Amino acid sequence: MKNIRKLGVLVFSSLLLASCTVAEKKAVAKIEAKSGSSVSGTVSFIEKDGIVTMKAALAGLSEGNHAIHIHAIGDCSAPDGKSAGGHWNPTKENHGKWMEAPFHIGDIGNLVVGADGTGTIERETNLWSIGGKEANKNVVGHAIIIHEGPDDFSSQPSGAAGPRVGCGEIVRK
Ligand SMILES: [Cu+2]
Ligand SMILES: [Zn+2]
Repeated sequence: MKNIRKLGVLVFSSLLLASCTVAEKKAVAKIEAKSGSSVSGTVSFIEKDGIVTMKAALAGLSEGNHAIHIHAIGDCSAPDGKSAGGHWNPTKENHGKWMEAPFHIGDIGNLVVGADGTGTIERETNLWSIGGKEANKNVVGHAIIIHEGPDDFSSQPSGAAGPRVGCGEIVRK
């Protein structure tokens, strides 16, 4: 009888735990400096009810606009960040501006950086997911890249944003 009660508590608490993990999924990219920069920061992703909210907070950048994209390969090992490959573009679109078709699904846009070297950008979309079966949506396993220059939203294939000064693989949290 005692054991059955214990089992009941166990089942109940695992159910609670399971419902929590289903409700919200999280991923994060810790940005490391590349190409001799001193860039640092974090890009966090939270998925809830089919909507992914991304929040990026970066430091150590020069004042002005800096392109930020999701690149295809979650590999930041190269000193110049080129191991991350080109823009994440599973739908085979042209490069462009976020939510103004055509654009790559990884075309986040530009970070606006102030005189103190910090900048933030946020996105909210149902085009992305964290995990899940749709490879065209899943951000996990790709990489965030921060560029030295701004994205002009028109040059192909990547917006002429210059060297890669920050890189971070997007991993499940
Ligand atoms: Cu890029
Ligand atoms: Zn692009």
